[in-house]
Amino acid sequence: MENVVIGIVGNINQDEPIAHYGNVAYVDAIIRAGGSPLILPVVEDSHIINDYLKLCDGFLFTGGKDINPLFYHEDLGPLCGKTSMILDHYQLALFKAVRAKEKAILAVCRGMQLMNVAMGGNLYQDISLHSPYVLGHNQKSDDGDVCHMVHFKEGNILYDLYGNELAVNSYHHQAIHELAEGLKAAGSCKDGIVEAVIMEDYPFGVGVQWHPEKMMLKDDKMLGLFKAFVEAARRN
Ligand SMILES: [Mn+2]
Repeated sequence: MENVVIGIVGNINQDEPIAHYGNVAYVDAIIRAGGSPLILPVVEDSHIINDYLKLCDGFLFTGGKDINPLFYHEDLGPLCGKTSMILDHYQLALFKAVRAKEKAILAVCRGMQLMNVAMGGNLYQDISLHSPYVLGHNQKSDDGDVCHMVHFKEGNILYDLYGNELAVNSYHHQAIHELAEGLKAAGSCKDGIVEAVIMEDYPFGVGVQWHPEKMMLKDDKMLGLFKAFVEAARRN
């Protein structure tokens, strides 16, 4: 069988040591799902983004910093965390290029929020702005632990994999506010926070707010999601 190359959309550490990086858990998840991982450095040149498109069959948009609110037409609020314009420009440009080619996309945490912003939606700069009754979404426990339920709607891949509901981990202080046109909420919490989205009329475009790659440390339940992603990339 042909190798399936999955681009792990890289992050940049702008403090010393300055470095491009992709977390080990994403690399392991792709390998265990049968793909060949390739960490993609943060670049500004659109020619290089075009090369990434030629090299990779699917793209994993990863977790990380907050997105600069200017990209969703808001000024910086007092509760927004650290952002990086270089990172935002790169990941937004790459997402739009990948979408235009209809390559398989799996987007995790910041990646899901980026998916929403790139397609025209916006975010709560802090989840407390959603309502005073919001659940805890920034767990203090170990990486493999889970902390809240997600309820899935029928008729999407997450329902097919996990049924009505699933316990997930949660490491986010921002969340989707208005959903972009072309994105459908596939799963949410009791408090109404969107935890999973599907790109409509798209071969494979899935976003999850939790970290499936970290859940795999203690339990294989998330392997099916990565396998479905790699198999969708193989069909590109
Ligand atoms: Mn959550």
